[in-house]
Amino acid sequence: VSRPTMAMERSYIMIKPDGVQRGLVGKIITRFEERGYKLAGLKLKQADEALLKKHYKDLVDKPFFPKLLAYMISGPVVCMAWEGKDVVAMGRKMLGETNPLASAPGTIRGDFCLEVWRNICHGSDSVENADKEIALWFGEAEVVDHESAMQDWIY
Ligand code: RTP
Repeated sequence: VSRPTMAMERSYIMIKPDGVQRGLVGKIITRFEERGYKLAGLKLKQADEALLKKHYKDLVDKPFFPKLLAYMISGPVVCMAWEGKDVVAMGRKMLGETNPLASAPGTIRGDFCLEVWRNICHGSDSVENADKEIALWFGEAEVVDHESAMQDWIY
């Protein structure tokens, strides 16, 4: 999946199984829409071990990885590509810290969860990783190019 121009930054934001099971999908999408970001890709997917080992390639040797894997395959996730100014850094801010206890109220994790590993959502930590993650979770035809869409009717 390639970005049409370098100006259009994208982040891979994923609602984890607990976020889906607790019915937080709409609220999380609303936060990104209201902040001013454009949805460039969206789907519900049951992840498998092979895909998660690629996504979490830096964590496979950690002692908590089996628990992380079991959690991430415990139900479907919502895969999203969000697009706009500084969306990678802003997405991380909107999500909060890995540990909900360190997450400020007003962030997604700071408002909706209590446990460090069952923390509702994932957000890319760099523009480079965002591009890799979007390519891993989406097919080329599943991510849209908003720049070529007619939007001159919005005033
Ligand atoms: P993510 O990649 O999901 O956005 O999370 P992150 O950058 O905030 O945290 P990372 O260190 O990449 O860890 C990935 C996910 O693994 C689970 N985790 N469990 N000590 C633990 O039990 C532990 N540490 C991390 C969390 O679900 C974390 O989001």
